[in-house]
Amino acid sequence: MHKGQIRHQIVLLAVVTFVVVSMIISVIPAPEPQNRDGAGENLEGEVTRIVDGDTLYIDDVKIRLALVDSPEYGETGYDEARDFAAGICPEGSQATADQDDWQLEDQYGRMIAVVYCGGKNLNHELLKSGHAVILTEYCAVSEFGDETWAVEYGC
Ligand SMILES: [Ca+2]
Ligand SMILES: [Ca+2]
Repeated sequence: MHKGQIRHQIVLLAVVTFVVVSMIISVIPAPEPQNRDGAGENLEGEVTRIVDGDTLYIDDVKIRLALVDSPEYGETGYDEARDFAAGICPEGSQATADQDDWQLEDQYGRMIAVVYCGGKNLNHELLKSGHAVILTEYCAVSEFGDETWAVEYGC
């Protein structure tokens, strides 16, 4: 084979290799900062029901807010916490739940998540407003334990 032909084939091979490698890199998804371990899902849907300050349904999936606790039915502050949550995430509005990768569900089978409505982190808003307290015993087992809003309140 002529030297020029060999050089031409090497160049062609290099170009083909570059194109193939570029294609492979482009289909590898970028790291998802909210899903460090990728175990949880991001659920986007409609707020179908507010149960109380820390529990709601999105597309009929029952969700327990991660790291926060608001008063139960019958306890002081229950109505206010529920109404506050409904103000941030009104029934019928769009919401996103970022499931806790490190503790997917609680013992009742509720999805544990941070819920975002209209760009607001409901978990954080409940803490800021005093309608919930932080559950520090879960900081070390939650995907969100080292996030600024959680650290700010004691994680
Ligand atoms: Ca997650
Ligand atoms: Ca509660």
